[in-house]
Amino acid sequence: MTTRRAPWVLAGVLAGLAGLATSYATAMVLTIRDAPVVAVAEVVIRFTPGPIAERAISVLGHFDKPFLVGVILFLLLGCFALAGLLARGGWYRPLFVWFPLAGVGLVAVLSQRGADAVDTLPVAVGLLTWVTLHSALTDALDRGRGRPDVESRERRVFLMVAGAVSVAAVGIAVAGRLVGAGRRHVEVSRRLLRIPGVTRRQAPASTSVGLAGIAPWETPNEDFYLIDTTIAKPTIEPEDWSLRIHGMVDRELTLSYSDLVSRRMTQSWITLNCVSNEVGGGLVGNARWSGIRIADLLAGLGVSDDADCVLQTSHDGWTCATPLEALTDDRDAMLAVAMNGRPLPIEHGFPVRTIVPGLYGYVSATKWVVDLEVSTFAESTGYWTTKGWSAEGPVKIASRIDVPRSGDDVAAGPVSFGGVAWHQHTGIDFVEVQVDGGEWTRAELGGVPSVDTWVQWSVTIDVPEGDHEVRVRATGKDGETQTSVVRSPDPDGATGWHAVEFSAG
Ligand SMILES: Nc1nc2c(c(=O)[nH]1)N[C@H]1C(S)=C(S)[C@@H](COP(=O)(O)O)O[C@H]1N2
Ligand SMILES: [Mo]
Repeated sequence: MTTRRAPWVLAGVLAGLAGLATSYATAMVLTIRDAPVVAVAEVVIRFTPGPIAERAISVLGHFDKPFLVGVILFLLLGCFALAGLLARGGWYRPLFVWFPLAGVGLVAVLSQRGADAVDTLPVAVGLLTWVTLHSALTDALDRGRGRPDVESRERRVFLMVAGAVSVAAVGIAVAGRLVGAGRRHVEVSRRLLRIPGVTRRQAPASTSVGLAGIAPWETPNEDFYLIDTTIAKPTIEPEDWSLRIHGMVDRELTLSYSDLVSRRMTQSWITLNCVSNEVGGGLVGNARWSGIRIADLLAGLGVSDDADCVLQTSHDGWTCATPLEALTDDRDAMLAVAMNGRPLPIEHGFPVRTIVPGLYGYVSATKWVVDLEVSTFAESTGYWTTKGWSAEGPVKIASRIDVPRSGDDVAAGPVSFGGVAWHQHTGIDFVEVQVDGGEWTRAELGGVPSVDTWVQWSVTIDVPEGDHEVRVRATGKDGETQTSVVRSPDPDGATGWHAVEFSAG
């Protein structure tokens, strides 16, 4: 019995287009620069020999890229139709089309500059759509095959499913496009924003101990660690942002973005770190933050003597309870609007986030902050505290070895060690290093503008040939030396000395 080809081709093409739609939407929602198809086009451009590319550009003018994407889509349609026809010979046969196509997308996506694991998600979503949808569509066709009595009924089922899939695919692509466009618009607003009082300043030269391989004292925005519970980052236009301060105060206050930035701007270097950071880990960074001191904002509102915390809420509904004292004493706890002289990057909380020197991020550093409620710890519990993390999160003293790296081979003789140490709002007094359990040697420290930042350290010690282990410990300006007791980050921050194994030859 011959079956008509058209429905089979249609099933392949529909599944194919739906997969493109879901992968495109995923890329938009995750704000990955390019959908996989565009990534493929870029790879083609990169590997097109110069003369051919020039000829294409001269013939096609500025339409060379859309033209190329069009050609790729056309080829894809051919592949989709082929997948559709293959399905007649067995459910698994179209996989010989779907998997290689996804493979090409994957290679293209990963070959882009700065690609990471997240960039592969659109390809994965597209592949999943292709495989599951195609088998769902062909199921109806299969059931009707060779059985004229049921064929017309199953064809109707097929057409209904196919119609629904087309509508859904268009809907998903449009929704993804809208989300992506919102993000792009906010990104443009951010780039064009000039905030009065925000200046750029390089890290003071004295902060560097001059040893290559240590984390730079100023963490560039693009290298700053990222922690939050969102999948798609909130995109908020400054003119749509407002902050409500309320709760145990005599007078409530609602601030617009322009109200906020018209107030006195404070700029200071502050190190931020995550309570989840393991000993020796990278969830810590140092930036120059510009913002409005929270103490100044609260001063005029008549805060109740019974209050002991401020419950902060972000645009995405994340919360944390911050000790009132840390927000009202002399430290530079602020509503930050800029990071290293630039408006906050979207993923770091644009347009406004909180920064509090001396507290872990999970109890203080609310990104996309929109609400501050003066309250009590008895009444208010933040997101992570409800999950068993400690209610108050003062930063613990810590130090890290950046040089040498674990497993490095170095020349025997004088070996340079270096890294960073921090105890925000207390300050680091000295750092000591120990090789193979021997003497503790004091390291040289870089300069710091205040006790709120990390400090670079370095020291050179003679090391004989063989395998070695180096350890570091810091002592704070309060006289407290880092404990050697090893504890995991949960519930209030890891402790223990960072150690690195290396060999000298
Ligand atoms: N809205 C929101 N703000 C948040 C979080 C979050 O999940 N959502 N995570 C907090 C945690 S745990 C940390 S360590 C810091 C990290 O800030 P960063 O991503 O800018 O480095 O943000 C804090 N602010
Ligand atoms: Mo964190």
